[in-house]
Amino acid sequence: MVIPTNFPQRASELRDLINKYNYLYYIIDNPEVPDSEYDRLFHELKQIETDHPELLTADSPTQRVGGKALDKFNQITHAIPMLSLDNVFDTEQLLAFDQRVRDWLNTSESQVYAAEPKLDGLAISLRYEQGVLTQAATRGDGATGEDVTANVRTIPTVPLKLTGNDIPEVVEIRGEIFMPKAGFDTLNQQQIADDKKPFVNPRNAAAGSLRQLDSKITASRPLEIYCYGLGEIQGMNKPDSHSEAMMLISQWGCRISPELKRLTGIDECMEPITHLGARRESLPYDIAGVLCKFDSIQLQQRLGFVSRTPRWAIAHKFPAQEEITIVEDIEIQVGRTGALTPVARLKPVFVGGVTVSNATLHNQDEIERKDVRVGDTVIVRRAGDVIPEVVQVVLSKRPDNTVLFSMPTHCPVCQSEVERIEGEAKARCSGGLYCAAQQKEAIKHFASRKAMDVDGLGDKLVEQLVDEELIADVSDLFQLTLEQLSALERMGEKSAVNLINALQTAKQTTFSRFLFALGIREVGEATARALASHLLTLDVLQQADEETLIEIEDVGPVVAHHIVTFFHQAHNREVIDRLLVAGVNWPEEQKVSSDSMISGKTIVLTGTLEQMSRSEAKDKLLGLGAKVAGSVSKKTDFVVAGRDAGSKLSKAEKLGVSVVDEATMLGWFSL
Ligand code: D41
Repeated sequence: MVIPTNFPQRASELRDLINKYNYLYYIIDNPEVPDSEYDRLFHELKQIETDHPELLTADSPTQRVGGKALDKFNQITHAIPMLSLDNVFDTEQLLAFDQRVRDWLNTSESQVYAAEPKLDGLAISLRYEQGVLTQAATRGDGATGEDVTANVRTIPTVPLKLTGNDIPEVVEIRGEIFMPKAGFDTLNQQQIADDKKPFVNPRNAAAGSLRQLDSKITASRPLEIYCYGLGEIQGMNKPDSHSEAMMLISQWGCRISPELKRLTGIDECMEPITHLGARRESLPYDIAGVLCKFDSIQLQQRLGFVSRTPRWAIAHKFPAQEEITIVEDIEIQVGRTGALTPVARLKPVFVGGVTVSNATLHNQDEIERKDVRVGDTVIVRRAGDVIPEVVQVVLSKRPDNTVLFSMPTHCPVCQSEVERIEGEAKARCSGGLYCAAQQKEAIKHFASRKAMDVDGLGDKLVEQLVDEELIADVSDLFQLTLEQLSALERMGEKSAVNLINALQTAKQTTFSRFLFALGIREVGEATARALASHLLTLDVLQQADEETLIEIEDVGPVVAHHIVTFFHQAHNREVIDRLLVAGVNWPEEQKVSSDSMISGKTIVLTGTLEQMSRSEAKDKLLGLGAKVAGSVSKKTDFVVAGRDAGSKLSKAEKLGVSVVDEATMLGWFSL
């Protein structure tokens, strides 16, 4: 190893290298060196700077870890004010905007727009002098903001030094700082574990993280940036268009939205609006809508502002994901395994694109933590398909005489005692299958698509059958007669015949579906599959003790205990016997060959397969001992790409994961 003696030169080399690796890792998502090499260089630089403090510079990557805490933030006046945005909420209003602006310009021609997602974070202005980040200020009221330079330096996607050649003497780059959804979830779990208040949403978490006087705290928070425009520039002409400005910003090493599009005419702007709206939930960050800006800077200047809102930009907002409403009642739901879940009955409210009238309160700890009471005004959040959630009580609106909610000591359905085992979040009804609620949920689960798949036996019908005392457990389903079913309210002759046929069809199943359908606690689809493929027969499973079960992959001591307990109960064995007598059956399980070439490998299926459906392929792969995952990561061993494979294929290529075609997969099956 060469021992560097020229410290100033070596420090500068190290800074350039580390900045370059940062850029490759964070900005273009294409790391060039392993983490260990990066760590080594970082360490070396840190050491030089500690030994020679005079060599420390503002753009040194070592400054990202945060420094001394401040007493307060200084106020900063923006050289060029930071603007605010006008909103529209539907196509009609968007078209009216376009019409209004064209009238103003006195033209009927289609205008060129740049469209990009409107991130839900905080606007920031980054000032670079001679290419080095010297100041970062929040938007504040648009005219003055706060100096958060020390904090912003800790954000890995913010370059401390711009790259490339044509860097102006002074340039302000504006962008949005945000917290990705995944980082937000992890942060909140940590907050709860530390007995600290969780953040309401990623935006609040980003704001709270950026406004820390101690930059070490900011450094520990998963913040990111996308840049969206320029402020002051000295020593360089302004670019001609927004899209050119974005190209420059990107060449300087700043991150710009990969969704940015240049479009002609407002009609074309509808495409990203619809498309991003549809992908909103699957994006890794929250977006509030789509921004359409006039691309030409000349036109922007002609159009100017009304107060501080540009006439040349508009935000097409998406439906809000948070709203305020009132808790009219709190009820207890009893689940399949007896778990009691408190549910808030809400005054119906339109949020996240649907009308919401219930929200889960999860469990006793959650209720205590949030202290939700009947009569409270609450913030409700619904993001995508996620179950609506009460995120916070608006305490200032709490009426007098509310009472603290407490979990019942007896099951509201069967009056059995409620118990809560140490260390478990959920309180449970001890009534077991004596409890009508548990009976119903167990039967619904048994009949569901991924279990026995009884076509036409929906939740409502199960409830009706239990309420009419026609069935009490899953084996009773197969004793139902046409006469009984036809006599039910809202049941026609034809539906009754169909249901009898569906029950008949469902009898022919697989061992793993059957196991899953039994509803043993903690035995999900994957565990059921593992049990089936390792133990092969029901007899062996029923006789297995906990030690044997733990040997199986995916089976821990808790699951093993639940399985043994389940089969220990005479009642459960009787139900199983009745199911078998009624004709429930499955083909014999084949031992998974652990030497198949894909055994133990993680495989992702994508695109359209020609020879079989994706679910058939999945079953076959599982049968050969592979794991089938839904998304591509570094842990993926193979991606099987069918016709029109899209983003998963590109991700695989980017990560260097092996990609094979359908024919190769068929080859695995015939080995
Ligand atoms: O993603 C954003 N939140 C975003 C905000 C964006 N992508 N572009 C923006 N562009 C502007 C103008 C049109 C003024 C250059 C903005 C904002 N403004 C903005 N953010 C907060 C206030 C204004």
